[in-house]
Amino acid sequence: MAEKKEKKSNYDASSISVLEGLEPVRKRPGMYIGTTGPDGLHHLIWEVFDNSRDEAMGGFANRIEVALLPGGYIRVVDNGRGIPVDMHKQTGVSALETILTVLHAGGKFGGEGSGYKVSGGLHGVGVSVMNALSSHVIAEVHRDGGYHMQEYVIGVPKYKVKKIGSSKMKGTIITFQADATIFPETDYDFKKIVNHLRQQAYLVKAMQLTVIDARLAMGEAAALHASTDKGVQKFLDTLKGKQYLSDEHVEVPHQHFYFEGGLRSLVAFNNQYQKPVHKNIFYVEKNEPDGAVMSVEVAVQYVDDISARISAFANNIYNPEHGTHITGFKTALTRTLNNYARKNNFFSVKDKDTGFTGDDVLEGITAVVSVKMPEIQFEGQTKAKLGSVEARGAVESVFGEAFSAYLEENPDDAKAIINKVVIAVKARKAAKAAKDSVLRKGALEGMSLPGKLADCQSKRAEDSELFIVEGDSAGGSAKMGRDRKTQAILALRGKILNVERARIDKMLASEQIKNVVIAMGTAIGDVFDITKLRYHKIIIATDADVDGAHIRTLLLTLFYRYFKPLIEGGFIYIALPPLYKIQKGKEIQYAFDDNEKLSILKSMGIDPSENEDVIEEEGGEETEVTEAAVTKKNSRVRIQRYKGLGEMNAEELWETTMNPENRILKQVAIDDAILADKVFDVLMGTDVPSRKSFIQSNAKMARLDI
Ligand code: 0RA
Repeated sequence: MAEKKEKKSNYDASSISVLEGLEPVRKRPGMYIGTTGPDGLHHLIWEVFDNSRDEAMGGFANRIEVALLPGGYIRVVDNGRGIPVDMHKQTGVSALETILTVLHAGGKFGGEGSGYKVSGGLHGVGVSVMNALSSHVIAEVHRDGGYHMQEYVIGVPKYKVKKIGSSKMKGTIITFQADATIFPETDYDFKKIVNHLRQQAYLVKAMQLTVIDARLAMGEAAALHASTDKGVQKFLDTLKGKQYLSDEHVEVPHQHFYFEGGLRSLVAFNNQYQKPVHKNIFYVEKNEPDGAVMSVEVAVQYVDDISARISAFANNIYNPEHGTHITGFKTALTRTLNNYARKNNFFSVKDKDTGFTGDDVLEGITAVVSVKMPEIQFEGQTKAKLGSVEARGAVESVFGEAFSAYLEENPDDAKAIINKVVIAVKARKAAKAAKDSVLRKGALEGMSLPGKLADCQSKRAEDSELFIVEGDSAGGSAKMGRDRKTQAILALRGKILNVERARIDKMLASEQIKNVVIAMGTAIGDVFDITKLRYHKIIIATDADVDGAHIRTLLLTLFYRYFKPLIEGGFIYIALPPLYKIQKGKEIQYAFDDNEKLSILKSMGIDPSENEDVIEEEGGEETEVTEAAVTKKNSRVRIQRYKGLGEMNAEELWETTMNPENRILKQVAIDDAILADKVFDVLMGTDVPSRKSFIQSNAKMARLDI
């Protein structure tokens, strides 16, 4: 930065010590923020935000705004107490400067009685790390009737904290620009920021949180400013003394979050697409033991579904792999429901001894468990799993006690929950019986090939392909269009969808799935034998819509769970049929995506955006309008969008999807089995909203290496 000369004031001595203090951060940023990739860049925001959030959690602030500004600046505003600006005894400089320039000073600075019951900063490192990794930081503090400010360049103060005026406000504003010499990429992802902060908003009850993307839209002036350093600086100057930008700039994209009910609201949010089986969401918040060390917060509601959606947080950090708090939660849940059912005679005589298992009580549950504690321990570096043993007992006792009371006080909800669990018990027993019978040795052997299968002539598996096709009409075209020497067709009806949400072992009771298994020839389970595989290419051909994605998901899950060697052996493929047929006169071309469509149109000398000679139509039927258009103006280009394979005739299907010369197949691979398992978990319903968006956004996904 150009201001380097300014340091030549009376500020040299402390500048040097600051540089030395923060040097390790600039030398090894990865040690402090994990990576200098996008996650690390965004980590700077979380680091600053966590401090403001802690003010809100302590009851000192109730409003936070995170703004993306021109020039790669981020601005985090809160109305908390304001970082103290008076002299700090140990360092001889202001507390503000200490917090921003001394490693680890931020979180611990308050110490006992500062109101930080549980210090955040649990990303670990404090705002000084953000300062060290920023080319420019402006700290503004409204406190004790004054408006104070200090700026830093790569962590070094430009001047001592100065009071620039009086103020009736209180709070802190940190504006920073990540250092482009540290971060190869300094573009922020607004969506990622919104998603992270939404989750945080649920964790702090009744906190008003705004995320605002003011990078480009804040008036023409700002957009102009953004193009030069000077312009950006001018723009920043206009913000001085202001607090919340979203109050003034309603025209700029922004999101407000405010969840009165905290975790209760999060459970309601997670259940928004579900059918709750009872009305009142269970909720408890308690400190254990007696108010000080550990706080436990739990919300629960059962819905009409079979998967469990449990979210876990420790000190506001999301723990996707759960840990001790969830162990305690599950123990208490199982025990409490068993006790209640026993006491109120809900068990039939024969179930009395066994009771509900841990899995039974999890079916259909949506729960959020959040603990806060001073000395926290995670397993592994990523903080994905809580390790602190005290959390287990604390959650077990706080939740167990409160949930038991809830059941007593809400008999209607209790009854509905118990009924739900009883259904789970029945389903478990039925599923086990079904699975046993299907898997029984030889059950699938010696079965005649399914009538739905149009087999190929070749008996050599190496040459043979099995097309699993969605729908009877596509099946019909495929049978007519295929090379019958080597290509076999098995048509699936839409029915298969119905088992999608069911237990995986129920899939085996489905006629459709059984047909797939028998056609492949390998049998399943203990008797699976890959040498009996009848086709070395098994090709899933489904429509490019949500239903098609569902069916493909189901089949992939089947293969993953029961036929992993087939994936590992590279025998499973996905057909990618074209999305568009583009016809100009007699010339026909197929486009497999929108880009290809554009380039084909270009090659035909057409600008699709302003060309009146392009007829776009949905659906594959050769409508009269189309025919007329083609004959009358055969110079026109006709674009037909295929919604399904069934819309293609036999010839088209062969040309585009089946003919090895033209078709596009994607081999399904498991590069990383763990990753794939996660993908399937998302797909198969641990988390319905994300599953939905996953399927929609990856409808064409073929390789599983996402
Ligand atoms: C140290 C001590 C106190 C507050 C803070 C830090 C503080 C830090 C940040 C960072 C962003 N917003 C913040 N708000 C407050 C306690 C001061 C007191 O006792 O009044």
